[in-house]
Amino acid sequence: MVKSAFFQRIVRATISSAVISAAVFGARVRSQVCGDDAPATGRKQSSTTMTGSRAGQTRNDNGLKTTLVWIPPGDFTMGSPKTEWERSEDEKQVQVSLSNGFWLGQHEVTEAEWRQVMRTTPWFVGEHVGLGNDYPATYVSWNDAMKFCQTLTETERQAGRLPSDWQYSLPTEAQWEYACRAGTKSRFSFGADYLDLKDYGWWGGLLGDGSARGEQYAHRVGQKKANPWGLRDMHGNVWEWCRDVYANELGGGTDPQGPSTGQYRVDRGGSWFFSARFCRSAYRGKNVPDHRDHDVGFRIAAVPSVR
Ligand SMILES: [Ca+2]
Repeated sequence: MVKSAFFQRIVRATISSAVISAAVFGARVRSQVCGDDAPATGRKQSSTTMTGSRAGQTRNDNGLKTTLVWIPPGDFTMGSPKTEWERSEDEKQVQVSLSNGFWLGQHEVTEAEWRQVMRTTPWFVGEHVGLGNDYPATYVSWNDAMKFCQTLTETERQAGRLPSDWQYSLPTEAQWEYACRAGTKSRFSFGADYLDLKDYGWWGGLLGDGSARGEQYAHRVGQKKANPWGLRDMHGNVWEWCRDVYANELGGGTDPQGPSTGQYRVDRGGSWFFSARFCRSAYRGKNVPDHRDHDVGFRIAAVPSVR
């Protein structure tokens, strides 16, 4: 599904200009949950110290002080079964093996984090935006998000907080779904019933009658329940760019990375705008790499360097 043109028209036509610039500069939501889990800080990181030990382990010894969650290596079934309600044809199941563990942002990249790395505020130009440190960065394209990861990698390496054989990147589509499912096989990481989605995500602001109805903007990160590995807002709030070029069929195999060229990039997880169907673990969004919108953002992954 290409959301941009069609749904942009819906939004612009049906919602008045009364928009939602909720200038809220409240306390930071991001929880500092690292505690005993965090590897020792104050010394140069090596490949060894970058490796986690168990799913859900956290650390925040990075320049952003953002919480990263350890996603262990493992195998899983990617995509949805034919029996899944409201599935799409491009979700045909494949077996995937991820040979390396990685760290994934506990939440979507926030406006404060974006400002710290990029020194810009792209969301200011748009409608349906909540303003404040803990709101997700929106109106960022795939190209912008990749530049963020590249800049963060350079900064963190220079500071001795990231070894040369690790980097910040967008997760691959397979890494994203593996982390979203967190060992589950159901429609959502909390089960099959979309009525429970209100406890786990912001959705249905315009399509469907969801938790963002009447609050038509991306909400502060981390307010909803976490998935089994401690990740927040994997279902809804903002779509999350993945690194892959979109392909009509899932690739499967070991460490799949998508095709080398193509028109679209993958985004995942649905958003505050969309109905529950789009927030399923297996739903595959796509958009052109320079697309920017009020409900598209990303989360970072720290991964062994991509060759
Ligand atoms: Ca999300």
